[in-house]
Amino acid sequence: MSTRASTRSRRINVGEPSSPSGCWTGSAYSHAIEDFAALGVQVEPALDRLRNISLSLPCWQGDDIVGFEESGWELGGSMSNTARHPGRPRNAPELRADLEQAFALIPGKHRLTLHASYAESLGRRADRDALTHEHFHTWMTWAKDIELGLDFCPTFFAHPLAGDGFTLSHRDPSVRQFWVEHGRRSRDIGAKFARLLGTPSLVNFWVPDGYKDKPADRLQPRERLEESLDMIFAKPVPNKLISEALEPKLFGVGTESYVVGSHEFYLGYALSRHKLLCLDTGHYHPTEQVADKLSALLRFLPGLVLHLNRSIRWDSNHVVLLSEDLLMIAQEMVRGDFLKKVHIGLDFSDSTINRVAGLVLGARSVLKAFLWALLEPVQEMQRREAAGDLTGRLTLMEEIKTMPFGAVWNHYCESQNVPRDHQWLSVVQAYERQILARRG
Ligand code: RNT
Ligand code: ZN
Repeated sequence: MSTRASTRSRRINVGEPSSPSGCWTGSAYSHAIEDFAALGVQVEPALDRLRNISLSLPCWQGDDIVGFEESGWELGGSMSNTARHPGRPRNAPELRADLEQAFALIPGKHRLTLHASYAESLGRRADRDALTHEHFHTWMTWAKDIELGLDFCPTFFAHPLAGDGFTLSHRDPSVRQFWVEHGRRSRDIGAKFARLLGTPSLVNFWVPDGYKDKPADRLQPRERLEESLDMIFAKPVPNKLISEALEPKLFGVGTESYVVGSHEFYLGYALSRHKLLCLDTGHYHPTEQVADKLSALLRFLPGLVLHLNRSIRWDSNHVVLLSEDLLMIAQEMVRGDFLKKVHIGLDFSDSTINRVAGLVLGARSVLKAFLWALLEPVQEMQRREAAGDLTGRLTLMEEIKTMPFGAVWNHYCESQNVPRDHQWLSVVQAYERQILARRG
């Protein structure tokens, strides 16, 4: 899918590695090339493929999903953020500075997902049903300047008209109409991003609608959601400008018993309307593997979106780390050759730690998972499997865990002018001392 392509090139505040690069990773890297070659894996082509993987970073990790509407509206439900590391950006220029710092520490060219609530009024304050691309003018100018692709999410929460927990499926037609208009305008904003930045924009729809306790009527809210979505998508917008995705959820805080936009609902909707489905790794039963869904869904859907995060007991939105769950997703994407069909987004919000570090750590962990997957001897694994050698398959899968993966990763970082592991955090800490600590 072409939304993956981003053209960012300018780097800012990269920071100097604390010791000269080259020697340590140089020899470790050449040994690693030999070790992987012995397994039949070529490292350089794997790095070429990794360079083409573009992640869309969540702007909301930068400021705890607060945004710039200055409305004082409660986030509500599962969006609440429970801690406050000092230094939260107070305005859009500060958030942009933090994002630039984060991008400078992530190897490769990536993208940013903006939520509608990050509109800048600049004297033209507008409610969600009146937003236009002009409210994102500064974001777009900035993105163009640093050659960054932008994706977009309409914001169906943190608003009085979402106060009772229903938006597009609300029983009041005037409330539905408000949110339909917001959805329509969001598509136009995404299309404007695409035209201006020269890279298609993903517009992802998630609504919080649902009940805390047992509903007496599960059907009508779903009928209303379907109708509202059809109204939003009625106007054709060329695929080369935007892709559109629907994001299901199992439950949220305040919607424990019933979520209108469930997995089955949106799967049916996406299939019948040729839209993408967004799989958020926190939106399924804790033992359900999102990785296992990819090969099934991609038999029938035109594409998928991932919202990667790490769930602890529930949809907790922790920073994604190099876990087995994440690795399985990356492995599936590589083994099934799905990279062109899946838009990879990150979706977490954790302010117990430095927010910039959270973005960098999450993005680097995802890239590591993909590098790992790209360095696997897939053909040999599949050969053993096809030959019925399940013992050999399992042993190979286990023993590659001790391959010199870290040397390749650190070489990759340095080749992208980004500090390797153990060196980027000091750059963020200096930024915290010099910039974040001075924020009131
Ligand atoms: C909520 C969804 C949604 C949001 C973002 C902020 O459960 O995951 O994607 O996290 O839109
Ligand atoms: Zn999500």
